[in-house]
Amino acid sequence: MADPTYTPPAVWSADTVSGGRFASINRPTAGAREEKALPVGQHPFQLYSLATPNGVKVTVLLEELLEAGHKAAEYDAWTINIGAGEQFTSGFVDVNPNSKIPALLDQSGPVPFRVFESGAILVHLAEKFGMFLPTDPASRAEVLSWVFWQVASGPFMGGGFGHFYAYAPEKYEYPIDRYAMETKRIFDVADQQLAKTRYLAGDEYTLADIANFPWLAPFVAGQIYNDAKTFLSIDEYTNVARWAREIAARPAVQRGRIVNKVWGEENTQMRERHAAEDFAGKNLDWTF
Ligand SMILES: N[C@@H](CCC(=O)N[C@@H](CS)C(=O)NCC(=O)O)C(=O)O
Repeated sequence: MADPTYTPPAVWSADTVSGGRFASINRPTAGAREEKALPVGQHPFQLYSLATPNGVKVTVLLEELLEAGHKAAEYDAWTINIGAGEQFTSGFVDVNPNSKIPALLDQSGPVPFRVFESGAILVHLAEKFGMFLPTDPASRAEVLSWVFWQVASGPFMGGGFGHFYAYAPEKYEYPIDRYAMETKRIFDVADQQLAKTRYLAGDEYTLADIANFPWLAPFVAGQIYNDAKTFLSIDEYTNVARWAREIAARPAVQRGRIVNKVWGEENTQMRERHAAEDFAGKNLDWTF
């Protein structure tokens, strides 16, 4: 049980950390905890991920590239069970020393190489296929600004608000207030932008939308962190809702959203993805 009157000692120690949902996997150290290789398929891209908002950014982009006819964007997607600590196996740490999904192995050329951090993966793939990241400096800067903004904002919404509001074993007003404030401010930033432009970076659908949609849309849909939609009055953000609904209707988004999803209705789950045929019989509809 955490102590609400806690006074930090001079030197923090992991030994006294109280329980909670992630207590069994959290440690203050990096590196592999278990020797285990990752599975590797035949396609140019090997994705090690999970259908959390950070994971969905990448599967949506890969499905968009395939939808646009880029056959060279074919990929194998493998589920990493972060609740069971699979991000700490030696194989995963080799592709991401930070032990967080998503991680990508690019084996499209003679020498395979890794890419980790969702923002880096999005930029790598967009540059490789020349899509969703404009080349003229002003438009490119605008898109990258919204991508980096998302990667910087995500931890306030997830590790901050989501953690203290939904996952923490005891609820404390101070951190919930702090991160509710920040999450609403983030929504307002997006809402004010989307009052002016159809997509986040202007008139075109770009990486800016692909990075932000998986984080913002679940709040609009009321499908993240218990009843966060009501708690944060997400209905106020009408421009975000209009944008999220337009993007949710895209076939590639509907496919990408279920890749590496291992919860919910059985026909919306996909532990591994190796081919377009894997989506046959799945319920892809996501209306909210
Ligand atoms: N900045 C990273 C964040 C990735 C991240 O936080 N991934 C979470 C799931 S959404 C994870 O793998 N957590 C496992 C852990 O913290 O042990 C990115 O954008 O790729």
